[in-house]
Amino acid sequence: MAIESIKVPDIGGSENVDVIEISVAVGDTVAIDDSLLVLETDKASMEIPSTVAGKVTAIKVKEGDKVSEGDVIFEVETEGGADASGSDKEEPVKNEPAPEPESKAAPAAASAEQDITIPDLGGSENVDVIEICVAVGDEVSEGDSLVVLETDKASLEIPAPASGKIVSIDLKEGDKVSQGDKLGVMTGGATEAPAETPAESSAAPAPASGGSSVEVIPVPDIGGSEGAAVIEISISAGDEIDEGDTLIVLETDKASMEIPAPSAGKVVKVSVKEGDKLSQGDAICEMEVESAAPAAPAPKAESAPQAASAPAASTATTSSGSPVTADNVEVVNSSDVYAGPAVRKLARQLGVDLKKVKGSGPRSRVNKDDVRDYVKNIVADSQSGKSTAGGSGIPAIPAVDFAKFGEIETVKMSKIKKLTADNMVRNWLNIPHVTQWDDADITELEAFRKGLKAEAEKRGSKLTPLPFLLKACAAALVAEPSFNVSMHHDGEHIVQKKYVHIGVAVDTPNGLMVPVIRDVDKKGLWELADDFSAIVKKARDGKLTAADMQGGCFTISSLGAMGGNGFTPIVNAPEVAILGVSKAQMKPVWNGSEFVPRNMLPLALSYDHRAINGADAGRFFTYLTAVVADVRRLLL
Ligand code: CAO
Repeated sequence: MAIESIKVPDIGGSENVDVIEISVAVGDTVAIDDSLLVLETDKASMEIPSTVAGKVTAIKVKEGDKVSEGDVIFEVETEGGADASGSDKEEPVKNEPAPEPESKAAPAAASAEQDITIPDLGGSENVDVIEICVAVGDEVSEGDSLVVLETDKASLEIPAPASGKIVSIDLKEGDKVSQGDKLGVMTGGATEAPAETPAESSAAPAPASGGSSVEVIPVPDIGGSEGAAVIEISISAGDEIDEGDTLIVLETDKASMEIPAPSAGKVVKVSVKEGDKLSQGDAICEMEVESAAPAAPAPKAESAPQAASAPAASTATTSSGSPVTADNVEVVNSSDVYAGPAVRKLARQLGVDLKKVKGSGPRSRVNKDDVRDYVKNIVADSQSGKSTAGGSGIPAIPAVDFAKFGEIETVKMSKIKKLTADNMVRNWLNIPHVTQWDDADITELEAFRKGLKAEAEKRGSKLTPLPFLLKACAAALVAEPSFNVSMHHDGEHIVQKKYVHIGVAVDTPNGLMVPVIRDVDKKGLWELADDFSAIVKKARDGKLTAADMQGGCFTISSLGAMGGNGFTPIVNAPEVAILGVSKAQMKPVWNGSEFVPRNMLPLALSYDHRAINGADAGRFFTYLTAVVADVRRLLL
């Protein structure tokens, strides 16, 4: 066992950089390369990985602290002494580059076939190929993205090293690659993706020492990008600026980058305007600078073989001189969202659109917890029925503090009530409902039923209007099979059922349950009455099984014993129709020559208009009311 101190590695010369996120806690076990914390300059955010594997024993910084290279940030207890990676040494951050490639292949004749190899990936090995951007036969321009790689810290696009035609692609999504691996073959110039453009001084010669001179400030090395758009001009003629102040912001299709002043001075003339397209060497502005100060040119990162060479794709520099690499730039793939690469990766894995996530970090930076909370909230809302989860965009009903208005008691909903709520929301929102109303004349039915009362009592059966309605609905489902269907989940088919199972909504102490009576069309009235009584008892005793409530073709919901003229029943998916029964009443009915008192039963038929059209419903309803009005028809 040994305690290793982890220090801030070389962060491209930046000093007093903000700690914006601590990613581990004391006691956590970390592996080499696990993110320990996130630092942020005013231009970029970067994750600092652990250089050893072990247990975090102390965290020497807190969020909001400012750190510089060499500051001790963590202590980690490692197995078996110091780690070979030398945590105590000032190792470069993982995203920092390996040394400059020793040699570059000489450009080949433009038409010759050349291998394309994976360039320096800043030391990363076995990096995932997450996207192949070209196909064999594609004509590409130099710099066009060929593939996208992803480490756990960054995603990087590997650009075409030259203009030409793709002859073969040796990689597929999911492969793992390291520097030097063959990506494919193309016709064209250079054979290797330009991992690093050699540092060049593209600026005007330094003025002689002493006095002042006017210098033309050119666009520094921007990683080989050509025609980068000027999206912001941060200076005006007459401005006094310091070294490192942003002059302009450029944007390629891979990154946006701030171009810093190479030295302090006074802006004499701004040579560009927004929308201009610039390449390395193009004049940005003219500046009056004092003495021979740092030769105007490029910022330090490009003029020196700075440790920080970017992975091939996105080389540019920040004002601090630290490179804008795919590992530390927060603007990749032109998204406006302020988030680091690890957060972007997590969002991609979870299918989260980062634009919808509210960042809780400094300057609204989105961190991993924000992404996780976003997902948790969606899942919770969906499970509670608050959200439609189908993306219908219906705003949630705002929470209300009812206690402000009087005494309240908050009572926990039973599991069944919550399930019912979920089902109701799901069915109401998914099914385009149509409801039709009609009154069925049950005068004869009631006379018949009452005539059977004595017999029912003798049999020990309870004969309410409901078994009659079951029988009548079964007959209507047989007569109008368009009601005995379900929508197939593929959205392309209808499932036509050849059986007739009918559910009945039962009010129980635990909530509303819908047990199903099987083969209603095959059963007689007494059998239906007994089955119904038995299943209602089972429901009210809390003894229904899941199977008792499955397989229904249609539902009857009766509030007849309770009262009311009518209500809108909600279809019980995957069924496509439901009958709502209200309280029968004696009403005057015109028989063609006079009003006669008839016992009228208000019925409401709701149906899924995706599966059933109005004419079908009209036929079904007419048949049903006719059968209810004259139960002898059931014999036909
Ligand atoms: N009109 C007039 N009287 C009616 C009637 C109607 N539509 N339906 C039933 N009655 C009478 C019965 O005949 C019985 O009287 P008698 O004993 O004199 O015959 C009395 O009302 C009580 O009936 P019941 O309630 O015991 O039996 P039921 O078969 O009518 O209903 C059941 C059983 C389980 C459907 C019912 O008790 C129930 O739980 N309904 C709730 C349904 C519900 O909550 N649905 C959700 C609505 S919103 O979607």
